[in-house]
Amino acid sequence: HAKFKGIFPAFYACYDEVGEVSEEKTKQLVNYLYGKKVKGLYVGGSSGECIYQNLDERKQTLRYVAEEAKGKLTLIAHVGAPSTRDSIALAAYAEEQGYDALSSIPPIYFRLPERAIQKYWEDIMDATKLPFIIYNIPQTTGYQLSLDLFKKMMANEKVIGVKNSSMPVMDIERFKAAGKENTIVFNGPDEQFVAGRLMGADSGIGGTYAAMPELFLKANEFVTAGKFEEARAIQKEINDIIIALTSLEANMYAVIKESLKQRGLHIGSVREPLQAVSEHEIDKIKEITMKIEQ
Ligand code: NAY
Repeated sequence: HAKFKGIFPAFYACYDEVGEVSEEKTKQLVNYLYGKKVKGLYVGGSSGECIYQNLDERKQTLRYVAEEAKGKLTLIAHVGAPSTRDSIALAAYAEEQGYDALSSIPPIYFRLPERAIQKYWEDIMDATKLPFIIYNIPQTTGYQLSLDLFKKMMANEKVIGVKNSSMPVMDIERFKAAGKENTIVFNGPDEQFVAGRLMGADSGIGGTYAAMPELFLKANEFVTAGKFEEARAIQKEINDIIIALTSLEANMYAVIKESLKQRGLHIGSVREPLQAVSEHEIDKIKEITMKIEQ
């Protein structure tokens, strides 16, 4: 699974001036990240505002990214949606567009039993030939992936790994231990990237990687080289920036997009109910941008 090892920015929703999904801006963000030498992209997840986009808009983003990045970057399509039907439609579309793998959160809104969660993931997997990466993010879905369901899922040969966003770093070690020989575990919480790697994560997918790809690439290199003090120093820099990014009234993704804009990459703002940046926050974000550029 070498193509799944490395740094995978969670791709942002890219909008035009009136808030519609933009082909041009989507492709600009792809090229920006390709230029930074990331391994691949996680498209249409939390950071992609999937929950606030309709099926057509999600398909557009999947297509624009694939057109620009196919064969250059490893592409993972997040296809979790409120209904199995929509998830299957997205999965089939991602396969058509040449994605390397699918991924999905568990079902949302209703608190469904584990057998229903398993069925949902299996229905998505049955729809294509692509490998599948489970997405565990209890903070937003309310469901913590149990080791029991994880093991049941692992019995399916299409399941190649898990993106784990739960906060206990121990979960990464447990999933790694309960997985198959080549199971890929992706670290989810950016604030614990180095710790996650040390506990066994092979790779990382994160919502703040695109804001500071160099730092995550560097931290990853240091961990691989066994230079843990150096890795820890980078993690401190990352965390100082994440704390600044999340200290404003505006939503973190809005702040990151404003910071990218200040560096010349305009990909619009966020969709409501996520809160956009207000005028009085611009100067604060300039300070954060300076910190990132240092
Ligand atoms: C995705 O699907 O977009 C992600 O990978 C986002 C994962 C993020 N977790 C949450 C709860 O949103 O990367 C993290 C998060 O943005 C980061 O740790 C900063 O808090």
